[in-house]
Amino acid sequence: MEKQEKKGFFRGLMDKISGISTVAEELDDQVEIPSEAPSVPEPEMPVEPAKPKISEEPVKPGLFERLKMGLKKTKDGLVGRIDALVLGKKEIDADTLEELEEILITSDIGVKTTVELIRTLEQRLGRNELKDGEALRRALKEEILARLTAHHSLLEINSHRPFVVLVIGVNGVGKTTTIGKLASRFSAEGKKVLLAAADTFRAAASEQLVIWGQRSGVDVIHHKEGADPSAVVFDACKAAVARDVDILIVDTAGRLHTKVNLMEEMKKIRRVIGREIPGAPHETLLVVDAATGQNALSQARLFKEAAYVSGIALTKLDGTAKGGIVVAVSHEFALPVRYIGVGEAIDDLRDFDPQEFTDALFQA
Ligand SMILES: Nc1nc2c(ncn2[C@@H]2O[C@H](COP(=O)(O)OP(=O)(O)O)[C@@H](O)[C@H]2O)c(=O)[nH]1
Ligand SMILES: [Mg+2]
Repeated sequence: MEKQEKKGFFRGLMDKISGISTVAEELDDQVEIPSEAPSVPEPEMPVEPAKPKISEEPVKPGLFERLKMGLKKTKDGLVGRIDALVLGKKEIDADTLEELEEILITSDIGVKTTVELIRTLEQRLGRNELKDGEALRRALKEEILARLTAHHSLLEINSHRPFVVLVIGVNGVGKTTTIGKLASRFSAEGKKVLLAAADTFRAAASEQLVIWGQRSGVDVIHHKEGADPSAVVFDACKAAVARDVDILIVDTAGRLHTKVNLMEEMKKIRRVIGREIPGAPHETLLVVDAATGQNALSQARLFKEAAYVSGIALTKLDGTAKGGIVVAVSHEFALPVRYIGVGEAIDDLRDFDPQEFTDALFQA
C-alpha cells in the first residue's frame, strides 16, 4: 500500500543516522562526565531539605488525582496535542501518523521508541484496526502501556536481609531527596532502615541526609567531608548487619570527574558492599531528572555502561512536560522504572505503576 510506504521525517532521518545513540555517544566520547544535568541550572541544594508538605486539609485529593496533577504538564503537552490531532477525525491516514510521530518525538518519548510505535500503528492501520481518531488514541495508549509493562517490576525488599540499595546518578537529580522519602516511607511501614552518606564531596551532602534521617527517626552512617566513600560504605554494612536492619540505602556523589573514575569508584563501593553482605547490593538504583529530557537518556546510557544499573527512579516529573521520557528510558535500556517523583512532598515519591501512569496521562 502506497500510504504505508511513506516515511515520516524522523524515520527518514533514522535510516540516515542509524539509531538514537548520537546524543549519548557524543556524551560517551567525552572523558568529562557532567557534574550536573547539563540542560538545567544546578538546583540549590539547601542543607535543610524542603519540609515535606503533608496537606492537613480534611478532604485530600485521592492518590490518583494527585498523580494526575503531578503529570499535568506532560498530559497537556503530550496528550493535549494528540487529542487536538486525532479527536473528531473520521479517518486515519499516513499524514495523521506522521503528525503523531512529530508530537511523540518532541515529547521526549525518544526517536527509537517513537519510530517503533509509529511502525506498529501503521501495521494496525493496515489491518483496518484504526478506523477513527478515538481508535488511534486507544491503540497508542495500549502500545505505550505494553512497552512500560514489558520491563516493569517493583523492588522486593523482603527478598534479602539486609536489603541493600545503592543509589547513583549525576549531581542535582534528586538522589538524596529520593533516599529521604524512601527512608521515611519504609520506616512508616515498620521497616528498620539505615542510611549511608557515601557522598563525601561536600559536608553539606552528608548533613542533608542526616536531616532527612532525623526527620523519620532513621540512623545515618556518615564520615567527615572528603572521607573515602568506601570507608563509609564499609562501616554502614557492618552496622546494618550488627543492628539487623531490613534495608540499607547508600547515597553516593554525582561529582566524579571522569568515566574511568566513576567506574573505579563504583567498582570499589560495590566490592566493599559485596564483601560485607554477600549478594549485595541487591538494587543499584539510578536516579534521573525527567526535566532534563534527552539528557536523562544520555545519563542512563553512561551509567549503564560505567556501573551496573538494575532500576530507575525518575524524579521531578511534576515540573516538566517531558514526561514521555519515562517510556524512552525504560524501553530503550530495558530497565524497570521503580519510582517516580511527582512533587516534593514525602508521598510524592510513588511506586511506578504503568497502568496507573498511562491512565493518569490519557484520562480526561
Ligand atoms: N519538584 C520536584 N523536586 C524534586 C523532586 N525530587 C527532588 N527534587 C528537588 O531537586 C533538588 C536536588 O535534590 P537532591 O536530592 O539534593 O539531589 P542529589 O544531588 O542527586 O542528591 C532539591 O531541591 C529537591 O527538593 C521531585 O520529584 N519533584
Ligand atoms: Mg545528594
